[in-house]
Amino acid sequence: MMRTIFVATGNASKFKEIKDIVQRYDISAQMPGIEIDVQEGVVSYEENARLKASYLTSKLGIDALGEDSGIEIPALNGFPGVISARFVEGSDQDRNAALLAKMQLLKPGDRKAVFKAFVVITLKSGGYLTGYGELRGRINDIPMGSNGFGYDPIFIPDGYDRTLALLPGDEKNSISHRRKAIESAIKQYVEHIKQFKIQH
Ligand code: ITT
Repeated sequence: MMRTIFVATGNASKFKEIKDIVQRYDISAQMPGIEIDVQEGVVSYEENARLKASYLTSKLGIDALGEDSGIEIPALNGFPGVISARFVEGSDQDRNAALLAKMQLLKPGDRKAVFKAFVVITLKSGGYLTGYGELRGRINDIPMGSNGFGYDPIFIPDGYDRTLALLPGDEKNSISHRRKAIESAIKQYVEHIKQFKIQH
């Protein structure tokens, strides 16, 4: 029987990526149908991911997966980092434009960027599992492409000459920070399920 895990996100694009990735482990992802009513902090991705997942686990008594991610520009001391989704109000396009404007203040060679993702799976039986992943690349001069979400139109992964928004979704999912973070946490989760079955 396929196991279902509830995903503590309000971001539909992120949910679709998570669903496609966990499916490879015979786990089906489901949106909880309630708002994840947590105040995200500015300290760490891990803390935010845990807040989101544990909100669902304590509210509904289920195993839940929370993810927090962001993009960091080393030449801007890691900005925008944990506030990637909210450093400028408005749309993804508005935030891309704001980040490109900040990049113009830097030397032309300073375009390195890294996506980071933390995944936390909180268990109804107590405790939690974590996974981390990153994807290195650079910021393009202009937005290109319409696949994906967020900063995908302005991010070119290392080894590629196109933005993530120009890659098919399954290709992004094969290299992404989210994929690596989920893979690490889900492998532990699959082990947890096996152990749990042995004990019960
Ligand atoms: P939830 O908190 O409800 O999960 P959110 O969009 O608010 O959804 P985060 O707080 O984790 O998510 O913010 C992550 C932001 O970082 C996201 O909104 C994008 O702007 C950016 N980001 C993360 N992963 C990305 C990716 O794969 N491609 C493009 N942008 C990404």
